[in-house]
Amino acid sequence: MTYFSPTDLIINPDGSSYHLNIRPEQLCDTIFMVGDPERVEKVSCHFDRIDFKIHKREFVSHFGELAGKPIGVISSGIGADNVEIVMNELDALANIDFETREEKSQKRSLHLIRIGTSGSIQEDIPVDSVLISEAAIGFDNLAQFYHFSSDKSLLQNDLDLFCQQIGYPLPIYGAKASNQLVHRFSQDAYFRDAFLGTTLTAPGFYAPQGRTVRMESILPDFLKDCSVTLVGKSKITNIEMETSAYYAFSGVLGHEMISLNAILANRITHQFSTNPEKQISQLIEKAIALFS
Ligand code: R1P
Ligand code: URA
Repeated sequence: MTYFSPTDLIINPDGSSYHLNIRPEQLCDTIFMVGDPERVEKVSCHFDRIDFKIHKREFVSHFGELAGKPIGVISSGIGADNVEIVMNELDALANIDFETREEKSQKRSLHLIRIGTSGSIQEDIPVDSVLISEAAIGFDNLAQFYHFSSDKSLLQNDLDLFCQQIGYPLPIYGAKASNQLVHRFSQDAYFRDAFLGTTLTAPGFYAPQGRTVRMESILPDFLKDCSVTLVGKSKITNIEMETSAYYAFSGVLGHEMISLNAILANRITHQFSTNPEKQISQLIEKAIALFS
């Protein structure tokens, strides 16, 4: 059995994981993942019961019960680097014995549902619509540190071509949503009308998403180039900051993950939602309804 040392897997004196502060017995199998810590209670207010509230840094977790089943919600803050911490610690809580520090022989697979926000880069995907990320392309640098194999069905050649076309000098990677969860959401009356797309995960909000405020980007045509580029058979639909990391890590670790996006901005028509909170609340309600 693989043993994980106290500096590889840091366990707090109360037996909880280093950053999330969650103890193994508190973990449940279905967890909503949000960015904004303030969004956590907007999700957990729909639970039938809340048993634990945990808060450390940007990681706020509520665990309880919905329709007779354990359910949770965790905030990750912004960015793929935080997702790396969240996924490592959630998987450790599920699949490592915190007493012996050894990997469990029987593996547990978590169902994780991101309820997030995003900007569309296609004119016909309007603000206030909902988009399910079927796949994601990561511009974050996490892939360089792990043995990911970029998803073959996103065609590595196309990804290389994509890099060449936009002049982006760094390696990128592709990863896919859980088929099982995409299928489940696509059967639902509300999510049947959602867009399905390929999401670009950027390592920042401004230049890495084609925004110029005062600092000039090295890729002035980034947004236009991304919006017309074919990856596999489809065009890139939207940009946000976590999905590729979630998909890559859940693939490697054997968890089921889906990323739901409330489209708040259309970067082509330059529109921004006039009521983002309403869009996010509606997405939360509809996602929760699938588990009620
Ligand atoms: C940027 O404003 C944040 O919004 C999006 C991006 O991925 C990034 O985290 O998602 P959340 O609304 O889930 O945080
Ligand atoms: N979140 C992002 O990361 N980008 C957007 O344009 C909107 C929300």
